[in-house]
Amino acid sequence: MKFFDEAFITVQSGDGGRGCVSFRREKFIPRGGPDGGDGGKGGDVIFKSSSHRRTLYPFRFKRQFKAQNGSHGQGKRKTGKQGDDLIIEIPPGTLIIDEETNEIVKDFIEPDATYIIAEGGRGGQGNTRFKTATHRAPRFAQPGEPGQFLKLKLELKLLADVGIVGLPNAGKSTLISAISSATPKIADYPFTTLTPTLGVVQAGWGEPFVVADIPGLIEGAHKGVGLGTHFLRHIERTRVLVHLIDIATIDPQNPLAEYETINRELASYSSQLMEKPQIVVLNKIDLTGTAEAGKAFQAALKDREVLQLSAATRKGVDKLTSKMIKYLDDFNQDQSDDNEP
Ligand SMILES: Nc1nc2c(ncn2[C@@H]2O[C@H](COP(=O)(O)OP(=O)(O)OP(=O)(O)O)[C@@H](O)[C@H]2O)c(=O)[nH]1
Ligand SMILES: [Mg+2]
Repeated sequence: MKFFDEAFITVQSGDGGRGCVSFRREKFIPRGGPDGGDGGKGGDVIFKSSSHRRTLYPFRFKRQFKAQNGSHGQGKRKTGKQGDDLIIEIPPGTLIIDEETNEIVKDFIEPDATYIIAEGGRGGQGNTRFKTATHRAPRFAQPGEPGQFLKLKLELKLLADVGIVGLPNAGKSTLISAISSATPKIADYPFTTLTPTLGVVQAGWGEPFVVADIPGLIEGAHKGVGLGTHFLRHIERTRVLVHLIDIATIDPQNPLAEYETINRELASYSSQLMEKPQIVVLNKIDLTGTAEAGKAFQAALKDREVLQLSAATRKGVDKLTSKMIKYLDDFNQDQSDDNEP
């Protein structure tokens, strides 16, 4: 199944009900005076982020959303019934974009947040309201205000703290299974992972955090080669990237080749992505004869710390988890420094 992270929909709030023109008619009371009630307000269209929702899949089938109209006012000063609001549930991480202006109207970060995207029209006033000392029998009332119509684009950008990037087969899915509750498919062929997976890491102490495993990148991905770079949007909001490399594929003569390929792809997608801190990790050190490649890699990248581990046997994995936590803590620290007066 395709992972739905984009949808185009229209929303329309309810029209306000018409105000009523009516006069009291009772026995023995001639010229009873106006008694037309107001129209009811139209329903609002409201977005609500809900952690039960994970993708925009439901919007594949339903694209038009309309809240109920308000009822018209009636005689005997009866106000029309208010139209029901329409609540549209979306996953946290969804951006609501006005399709016409391309402006971001709302970015849902937290679950259980609500936002009125289109307010229902006001109900029109009934003729009772227009009665004055000089105009005692008004024969008019207000129409209801029409609802709003909007064309929207919904874009889901998953909310994860750490994103794992690398070539296909580097062991990204194996790594996320080793450190989190996630259980993505793992196999020894490229492009096993076709959709992003989130895993929650609970490292025994402190706040749990979320790691995203995304499909593998290859050279030319930004031009659409392989699965392209579309899925990189899901790590745009992460704070740290884990750059995972299969140690067995490193050529000791040119140890940084793959590492640089991935970085080029990240940079062509967005400079912002390239600026994120990266934890560089060599995986599969359980395979024999890989030590030399590891040394060559570290020597070529001397200014950076390179972690080596085996996602399959979990050797060295705890060190990576601690490192992730350290980066996330530093990030939070920076953020709170920024907020100080
Ligand atoms: N020996 C060894 N094999 C590993 C290790 N980690 C992963 N593998 C194997 O490498 C292959 C690819 O692993 P995946 O986790 O599916 O790789 P991936 O990076 O998610 O691949 P894509 O989803 O295709 O991008 C599988 O056969 C894994 O069993 C490791 O630490 N040691
Ligand atoms: Mg995978």
